Amino acid sequence: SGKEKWPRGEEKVWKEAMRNLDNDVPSIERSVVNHVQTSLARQAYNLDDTGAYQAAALSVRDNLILNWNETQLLYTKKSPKRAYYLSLEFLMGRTLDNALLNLGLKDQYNESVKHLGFSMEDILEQERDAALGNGGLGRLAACYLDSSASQELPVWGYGLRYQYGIFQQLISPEGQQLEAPDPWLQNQNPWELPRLDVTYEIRFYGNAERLQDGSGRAAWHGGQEVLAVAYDVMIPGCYTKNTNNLRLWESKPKRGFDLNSFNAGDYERAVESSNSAAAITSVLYPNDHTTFGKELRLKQQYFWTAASLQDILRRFKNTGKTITDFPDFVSIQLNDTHPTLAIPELMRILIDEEEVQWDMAWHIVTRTFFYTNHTVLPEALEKWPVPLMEHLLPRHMQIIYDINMIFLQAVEKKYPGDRDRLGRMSLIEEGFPKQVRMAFLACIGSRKVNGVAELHSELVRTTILKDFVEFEGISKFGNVTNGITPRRWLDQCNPELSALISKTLKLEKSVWLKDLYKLKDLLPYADDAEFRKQWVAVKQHNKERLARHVKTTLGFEVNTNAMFDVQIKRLHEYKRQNLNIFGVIHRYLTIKNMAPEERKKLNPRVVFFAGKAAPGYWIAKLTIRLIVNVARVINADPDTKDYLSLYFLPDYSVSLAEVLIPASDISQHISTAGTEASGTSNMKFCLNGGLLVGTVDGANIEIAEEVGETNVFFFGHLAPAVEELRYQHVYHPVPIEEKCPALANVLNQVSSGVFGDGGVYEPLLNTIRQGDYYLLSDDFDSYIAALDMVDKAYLDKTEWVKKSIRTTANMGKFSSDRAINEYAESYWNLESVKVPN
Ligand code: B1H
Repeated sequence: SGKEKWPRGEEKVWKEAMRNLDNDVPSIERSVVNHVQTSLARQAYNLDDTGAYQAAALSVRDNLILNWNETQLLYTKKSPKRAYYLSLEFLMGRTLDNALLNLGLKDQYNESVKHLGFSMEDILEQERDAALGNGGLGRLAACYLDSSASQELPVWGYGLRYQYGIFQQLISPEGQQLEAPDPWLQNQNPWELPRLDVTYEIRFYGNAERLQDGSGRAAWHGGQEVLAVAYDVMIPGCYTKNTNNLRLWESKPKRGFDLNSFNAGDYERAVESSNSAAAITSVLYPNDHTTFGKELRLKQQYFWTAASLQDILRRFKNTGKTITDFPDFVSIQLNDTHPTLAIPELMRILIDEEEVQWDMAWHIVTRTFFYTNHTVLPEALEKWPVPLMEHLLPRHMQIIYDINMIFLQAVEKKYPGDRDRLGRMSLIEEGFPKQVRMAFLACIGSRKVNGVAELHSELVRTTILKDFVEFEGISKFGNVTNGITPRRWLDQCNPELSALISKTLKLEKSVWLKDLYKLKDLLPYADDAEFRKQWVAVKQHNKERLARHVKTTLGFEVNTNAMFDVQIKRLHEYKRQNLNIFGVIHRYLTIKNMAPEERKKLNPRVVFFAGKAAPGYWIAKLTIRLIVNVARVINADPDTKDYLSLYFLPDYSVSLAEVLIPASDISQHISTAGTEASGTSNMKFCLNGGLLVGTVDGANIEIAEEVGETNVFFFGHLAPAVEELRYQHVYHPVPIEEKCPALANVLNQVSSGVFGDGGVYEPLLNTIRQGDYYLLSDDFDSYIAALDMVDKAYLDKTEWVKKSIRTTANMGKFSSDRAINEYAESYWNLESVKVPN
């Protein structure tokens, strides 16, 4: 009960026994060795790098736990408004280095582990990535957690504790992508705190019966019940004690096994249902931008939103406030439509359990939720079959029908007789089967809706949610341009550049890392020859670091005098890795046709690709295969290999990105205009002084606005032209030989077997010859022209370095601190709560 005396014993005794950690080098050494001896039960003579990593991690974790405790106690005492970020993906990467930097303890730990006979660099390499995400959407969630803690905002993340993260990618000798499981929890995970006592019951299936008492309530019973168990991941802020929480749910059976079957001797049957409970959080779905309508995925979504809402409500009720004040103390951000079930679930709890009337319940719900849309691609818009929903979540389906009926009545009232409009706006799409349109449900159930870059937010307003903008008014539909954390994506991944910036600005990094607009003060140094020399030296250092990585993982010797040209992201037709590889082939053929004397005038170029394809995405996998086989041919061709080489680096991850990004001279972000909602790696490259080659799409546009159009290489058709071009492709097709002879030649070379059996690639080549939905034939010539401009610009080294410096200097806007503050101020109405130092 809340009446218990605290502390149990004398406060004085507690105070004396409670200690702060000393973080001088000798104390750190004692702490690390203490963990070796006790937590790990090992000793100096048998301690390898893995053991040293574990001990160092446990020692750092002690600091995080104390800060976490203090932060959470303060939040509880003050009961401020809180915000919750619901995301099915958190792509965290490694934690140790990030924690050391945010705590400001990197130097002390460096020295300590060195003194104990280890190298920090080797220790850091022992950590496995926490890869609970597919790509940009999951990494954005991770950046926002870092920024929330750094900005001292009371924000918690909620997600799932998958046993297996995104699959490991292997590449067969033929260039085929193979998938292997990612058992990231095989070793102890020092960064999570199991809360085996924080559990909630979650129901599936069963029956929902409306009560006949006129209350509008219903009873949902029967079916399957499983347990959600909390695991807390500590999220340290940068140079602050504030340490936030990421709560991940694990599923487990409510009862160990079924006693009836067990007693009847049917042991397999007895554990069947417990296995199916554990299956819910077993694996992350690896397809980004496509939905498969699988029951297990819907189970994941409900399990996670239901557990999170129960937890949020319990915390709210502990403050003693009344339920009608809920939206004044709780904001919930929906990371895409994946957590949309939270809307009918909160309705269900309010109506069936809290006995709130429908109108009041809807009023509470629609002031609590905020919905971020991350894509307008039709195949990525979630729709769930009504029969599946009725079977798994019978009460929620009733509620969705009720929401829909009331909503459509209001639409009908505003637009009498407009049946087309009713059909377009219904939450239920007609068909066999009928489907629930989750984006529409998220939209009408939320206080605000936003896209993730200016162009994308405009496309949301004018395409997929056009009718809703007309009906609800434009002020509900906003934009928050994405951001990235400069802690991981500059200080951590590029320590040399970070040091050069601090030295030049004569500022502690603790200042400019939390106020990234300070980078503007680098602008005058673009004209300082000595500074430029140091800038180039940093880039060179990072290229050599990448070359060492390629040497140890693939065995190749990379030419570090070449221009490094990088495209790293999920494989998808809309991202147009195909355009890039066809451009490489074009370049190869061009060099091959040159006289040896001519060739000597060329800039050598090294092209890097990395990225995973969804396991069932055949065309994307074929693209990988083509890249690998083109690499095999051109890297071995004595005529060209000094001028052009190509590498596909397997198993792209956050940690690999940290090595690739600081080494790039140019990076490619070349989606068909209007398809890439924002992109965030574009920001990471530019922050590290790489120049951008890209289409006029997503956040590329805002990057160009900030750094100046003269510092980016834009090409291709603009978003408004795309629809018309696609129409032309279908109704007035022009043979590719006529329309774009250069591309036609490339395709023919592939067909004819220059890069191995041409027949293999026919399905891929045909996507361009027939239909060409992503407009490669429309953009190819201007793409090649842009790359020629890059070559010209690179010849003037001084001018190039100036561009690089000015790019970094103008990236202040893209800090995720700016983005999270926009959410906090304009959406959540959230204030910071600082833990005193
Ligand atoms: C983005 C997704 C996505 N947009 C469905 N949509 C998924 C959709 O598992 N699923 O079903 C998973 C992911 N991911 C990306 O979000 C955009 O393509 C990027 O342009 C954007 O930068 C990123 C963050 O906003």
